[in-house]
Amino acid sequence: MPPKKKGAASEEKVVLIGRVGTNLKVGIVGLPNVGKSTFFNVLTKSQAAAENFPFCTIDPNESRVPVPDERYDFLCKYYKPLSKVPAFLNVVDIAGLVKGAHEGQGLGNAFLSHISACDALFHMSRVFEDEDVTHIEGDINPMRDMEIIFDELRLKDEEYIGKKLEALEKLVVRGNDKTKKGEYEVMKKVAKAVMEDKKPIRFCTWDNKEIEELNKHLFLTAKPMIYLVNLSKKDYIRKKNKWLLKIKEWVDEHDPGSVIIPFSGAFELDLMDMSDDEKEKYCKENNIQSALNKIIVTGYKNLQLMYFFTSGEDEVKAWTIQKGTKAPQAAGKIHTDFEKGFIMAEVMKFDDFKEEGSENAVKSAGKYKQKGRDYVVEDGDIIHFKFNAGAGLTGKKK
Ligand SMILES: Nc1nc2c(ncn2[C@@H]2O[C@H](COP(=O)(O)OP(=O)(O)OP(=O)(O)O)[C@@H](O)[C@H]2O)c(=O)[nH]1
Ligand SMILES: [Mg+2]
Repeated sequence: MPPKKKGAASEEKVVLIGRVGTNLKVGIVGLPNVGKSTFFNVLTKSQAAAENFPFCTIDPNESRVPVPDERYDFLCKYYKPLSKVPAFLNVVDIAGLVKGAHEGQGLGNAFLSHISACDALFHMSRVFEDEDVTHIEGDINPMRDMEIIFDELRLKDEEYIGKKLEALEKLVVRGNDKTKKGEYEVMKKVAKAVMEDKKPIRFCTWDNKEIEELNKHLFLTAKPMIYLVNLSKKDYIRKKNKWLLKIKEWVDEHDPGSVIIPFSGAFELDLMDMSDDEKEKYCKENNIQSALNKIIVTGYKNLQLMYFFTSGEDEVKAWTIQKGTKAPQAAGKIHTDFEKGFIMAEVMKFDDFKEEGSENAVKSAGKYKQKGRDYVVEDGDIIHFKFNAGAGLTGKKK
């Protein structure tokens, strides 16, 4: 490995705003009665029920939801392993936010602290009409609703940064504490964004050093969002609703590049109660699919996560890693000894495996590759790690 050079140009690695890790959470936020809990329950039940995974419910408001993947399904079918472990996305159901939540309206502050423990957000708005389901603002207007949520999150950051800045000012300006100067500068920039420019932190440009500073705090407006639009069953099936275009325009203006996923809680609820055959027939008849898979996969990717596979007759398993992880650290996910004694990663691309039909065929075709310490693991790689076990024994483990 070439020695690390100092200076900005050599520092290619992009540091992400947010926690670094693989046990990350997506929280569902939105006004009350937009369908968050309904969605959460459907998500938890339908995905977990399929394979009967244990330990999926972490607490009543948090679940581990398996991430659907055709490659994983293929490997399970191929090996028929004793144990199957997919990748999981942690999803948290958060109670509805109302206007004034940052000041403690509703159960405001408690909910906002739940949001701060999440790494990304599903921002749900409601465009289904239903007289039996009260809309807290009186009528359907998703742009107004999204603005309320944006404001509440920003105002909470405003409150936090106000206090933080005051404390830092005491130390840096009056106390002349030089060690806090860097932090103070970054917090001043945060304050300008959320207080003056009224814009979410994630839209400002930050360098890596600043991001490291930001990551010591859990700003709500730093969290990436995926927009979920809850439609009536009818509108979802006919793929039409008068708000969709306006929502798209709003998101393009306020959160450019973010994904919008239309779905229908009512439709997903219907599907949940059907057998697989019934489901298939119903979807075919209506020329429509469930949106759940897309929502989970998008949520997972939004956290900058991906996985590699280990596979064999004993077990097929997807191992979650952060994008950009190198082979030894990926090996370390399996066991710290794998990282410490790392020798090499033997890598098959899933597509090669599928095309050639077996591990041996992949080898004969010359597509079974040995990779060293600098190899950056790619999504869907099937890997065998070779490592040096403690006493100099060379172990090979999948
Ligand atoms: N018509 C219709 N009703 C729905 C849909 N999704 C949820 N509801 C109903 O709306 C009501 C509120 O749904 P919840 O899922 O509890 O809403 P929530 O967003 O979790 O609300 P809070 O927890 O209060 O913030 C319930 O009576 C649901 O049955 C939907 O897609 N269509
Ligand atoms: Mg709820």
